Amino acid sequence: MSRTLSKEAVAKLAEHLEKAELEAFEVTKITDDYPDMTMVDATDVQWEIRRRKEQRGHKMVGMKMGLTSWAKMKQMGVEKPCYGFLADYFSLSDNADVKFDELIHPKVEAELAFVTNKPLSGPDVTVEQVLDATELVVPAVEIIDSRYKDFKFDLVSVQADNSSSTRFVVGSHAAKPEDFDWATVGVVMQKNGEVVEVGAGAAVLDHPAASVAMLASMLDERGESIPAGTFIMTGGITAAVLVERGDSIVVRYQDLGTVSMRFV
Ligand code: 0L1
Ligand code: MG
Repeated sequence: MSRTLSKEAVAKLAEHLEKAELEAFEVTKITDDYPDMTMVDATDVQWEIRRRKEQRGHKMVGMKMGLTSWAKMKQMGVEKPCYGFLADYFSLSDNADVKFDELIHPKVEAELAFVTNKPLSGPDVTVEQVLDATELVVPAVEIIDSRYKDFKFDLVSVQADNSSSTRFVVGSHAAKPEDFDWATVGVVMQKNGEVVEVGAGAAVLDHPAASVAMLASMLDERGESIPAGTFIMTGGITAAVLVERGDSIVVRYQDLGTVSMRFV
């Protein structure tokens, strides 16, 4: 797949999408104006957004995979996963008050995150190699906030929009990769005290470690890899749940505690 956008167009789209993120307003999907855009172009835009944040002094604290479950792909009408970066200010502490005014139409997803202790690279990384290169697995809830009006987007537009990344909350429990069968670990999501979603790790590409392997493969297409010490959110085990101001979310992870937040 090749590039269709000039450097100027990439810079313009990155500024446009980052402004929508920082000022919390909706935009129409960018492929309406650039219908020939490819995933390579979209990833150029995403990396330019990342460069802009780094230039302003933000640190990158991890990566995320998105749309990694069949339920999520069906929900959003796309056929493949995407990825994004996590900047320092996306990270909130457990039990955080999430400022609703800073977001457009947030949704929450129950996820597992892996922390690597060895580099992972290439198109054919296996689940076993990922587990061997994993220091810790932690429960983590992602708050996504697509910048696109009425969630009308395609995979290319989403990838350019840093895969809707906006905030995430990590729980206080951590496990070694060998401590659990990550495919069968269960999660229960409650909104305002009511169960709204349940799921098991296998919802993510049959095994959440497969999502890390897929990230290595997607990065390899750009000559990039996953360095040791990378925090990676592997994607929603449950469908994403829309939240409103005042909502309280608690996600219970099997034998791994809870992750909570309130939208204020
Ligand atoms: O983390 C994710 O699954 C991101 C999905 C991107 C599309 C969306 O906003 O739902
Ligand atoms: Mg996610």
